[in-house]
Amino acid sequence: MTAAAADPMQSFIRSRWGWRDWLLTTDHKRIALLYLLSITGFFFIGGAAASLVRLELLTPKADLLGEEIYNRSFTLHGIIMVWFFLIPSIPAVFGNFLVPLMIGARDLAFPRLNLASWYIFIAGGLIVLSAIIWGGVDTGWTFYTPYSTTYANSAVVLVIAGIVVAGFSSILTGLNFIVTIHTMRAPGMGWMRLPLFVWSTYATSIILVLATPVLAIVTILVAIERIWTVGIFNPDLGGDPLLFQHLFWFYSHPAVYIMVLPSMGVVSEIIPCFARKPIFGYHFIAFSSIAIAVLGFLVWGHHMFVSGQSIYASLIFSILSFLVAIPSAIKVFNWTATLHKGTIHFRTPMLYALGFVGLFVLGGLTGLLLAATAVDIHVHDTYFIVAHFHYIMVGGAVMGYLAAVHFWWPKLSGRRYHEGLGIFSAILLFVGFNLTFFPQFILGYEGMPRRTASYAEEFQLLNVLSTAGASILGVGYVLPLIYLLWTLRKAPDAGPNPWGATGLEWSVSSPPPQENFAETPVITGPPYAYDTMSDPMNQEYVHG
Ligand code: HEM
Ligand SMILES: [Cu+2]
Repeated sequence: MTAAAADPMQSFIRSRWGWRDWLLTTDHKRIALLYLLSITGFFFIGGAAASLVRLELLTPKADLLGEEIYNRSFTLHGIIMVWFFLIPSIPAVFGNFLVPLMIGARDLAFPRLNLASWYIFIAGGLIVLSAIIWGGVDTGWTFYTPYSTTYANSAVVLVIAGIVVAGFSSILTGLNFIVTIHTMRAPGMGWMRLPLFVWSTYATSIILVLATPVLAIVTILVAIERIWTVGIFNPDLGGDPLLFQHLFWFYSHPAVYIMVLPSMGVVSEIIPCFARKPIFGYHFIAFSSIAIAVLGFLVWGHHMFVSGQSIYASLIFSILSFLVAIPSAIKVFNWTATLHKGTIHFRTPMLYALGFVGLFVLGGLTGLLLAATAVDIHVHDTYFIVAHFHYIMVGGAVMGYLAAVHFWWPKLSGRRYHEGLGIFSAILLFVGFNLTFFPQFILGYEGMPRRTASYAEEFQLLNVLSTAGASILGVGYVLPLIYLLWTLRKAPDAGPNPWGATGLEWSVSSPPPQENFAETPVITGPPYAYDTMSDPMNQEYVHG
């Protein structure tokens, strides 16, 4: 097709459909869809591994998978979910799709680099998946030495290679966002007018760029020690196993904020829209994202309270960990104040956003318990830890991701989904989630260790409950997949702005035109002026 024949204001989905137009596209919106497809695939692969883990834990004996396969299942689950779903999820899909639209730009600063990032991500993912053929890996997603360097006889090096490759995708995506936000804002889009989702993407990008290289370095060092028996971590060879934990958590604590900051940005968009009020404390929410990104780099030692680091170091890491809760709490208070006296619509995206807030608070508060050394020494390496981080990563980050999916689906696809089904799935997921993970707090507190396929009989009841919850969760995740895909076949048109939301992305048609904006928009006022917007949700209701 010739360039002249293509209408730049045609929807980005409709225009040209050859394989090249998708696989070699440099359009940020199409790349976002490529990511959406691929991370959905990874999510269900990671989910299958989790199902195996939960099924094994139905009984106290290691009778379904056995210890070996069990170890490989939870390791695969962790690696896929962390690096191939959560880290890319909101940034790569919605950051890509929304940042240029939200700031009034045509694309990201480096569109080809953006496409390259997707290929690099896929290459990393395929390398990790290919390791399954070689028997998988059994070290846990944390690759602790000396197990990973000396004793593990699984595909450690191959998996590390996949993670390092995927890491480059993270770094390049982060760089792309930073440059875009600095240089491509439309006239009038000052920093204090940026949507809060853009602020959170900016903060996340800082972490992506600064932390990911450390992960690459530490995992490559593991591979070097494994292949050439160089003494880096192994004390027998003159190495230091604690060095591994320092480097690993120097990346991985900030990385937990890569997973949760973007959801916080999503929630900051959704709450004012469905409460029909300007966001309360815009500046506080914006700067708390940066504060989280900075403070997140200073607390890694809270993962090492029982690893033999000096007690003075532990004391300082404990205090710093308490500090990081402050910017998180600031956000929660401001969201709550935004809800206060709002006209609240309990639509699907809002249910997910409120679910995020509640579950994130539980995850965060248990984080504070863990940051107190007296508690952590008792529950370290028990199911309490597993419950803590799943409240944040699944209750928080995945809920935030689904909030984004449901809020922007009409924009992305141009179609409306069935509101009743949306609400039903959101509630199902909330119930399933709590049934799966709340019992794990109790299990952990009572002393059930993590990462083992067999356990004492007295823990069985709570484990059965947890597995039952996981089955509900499974259904809850498949449902949106079905009804959202169904909208592509048959569903009412969404129109440009079904929620009556502020923000430039809602000023263009759905799906957005290839070129995003017919003319560069000029911004004249603050974001979230919901006090001046009419509310379409008052007039119509429901049904896709
Ligand atoms: C107020 C903020 C938080 C504090 C004070 C906190 C504190 C802690 C502490 C002390 C541990 C170590 C426990 C142990 O291993 O004995 C821990 C583990 C963990 N936390 Fe948090 N946390 C917070 C927020 C988060 C967030 C936002 C996430 C994820 C998005 C997260 C994810 C994790 C993970 C993945 C682990 C365990 C990793 C592993 O050993 O496999 N935490 N947290
Ligand atoms: Cu941490």
